[in-house]
Amino acid sequence: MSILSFLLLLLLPLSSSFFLLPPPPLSTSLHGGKNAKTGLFTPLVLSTKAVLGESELNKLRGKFIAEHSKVIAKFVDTSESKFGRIALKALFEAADENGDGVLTVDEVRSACNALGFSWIDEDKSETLISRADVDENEVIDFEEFVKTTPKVLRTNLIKLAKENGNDLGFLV
Ligand SMILES: [Ca+2]
Ligand SMILES: [Ca+2]
Repeated sequence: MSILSFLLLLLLPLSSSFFLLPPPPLSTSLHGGKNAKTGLFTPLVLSTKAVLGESELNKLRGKFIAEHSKVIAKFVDTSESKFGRIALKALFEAADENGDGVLTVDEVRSACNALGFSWIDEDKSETLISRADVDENEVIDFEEFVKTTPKVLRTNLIKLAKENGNDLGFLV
């Protein structure tokens, strides 16, 4: 997994929570209340990222996604926003390994695998591309990517969260 795509995965729900939710006041996060989960969890992730290795971070990632699945859903619903476009552009560029401005079956599969979507094999990647490929040139350009990726991300992030959910009791 490339460091960039891994950071992007962390960045996505984290940033969207900053954009879409009001930051919880410090006093609220210390003493509980309805914002406590976000307030406690966000600094936990940030500090844990600094001290844990990748395998621990992968476990944490699953928990993080589970906790933020509603935020992710909001994020993908706002992918038309300026922030959504920037995040999608960063994802697209990370996926476009040879930098030619379009995504092939191989690039889509390897990007999905890097994000933890291990069930996206070559067949499934071809299916994703054929659904997204409006102009039928067998590759995905950025405009096609923007239209499809939010739905694909939501579906697969929720699946990822469910798959990781049972191993993550240490944070509950
Ligand atoms: Ca490419
Ligand atoms: Ca195309």
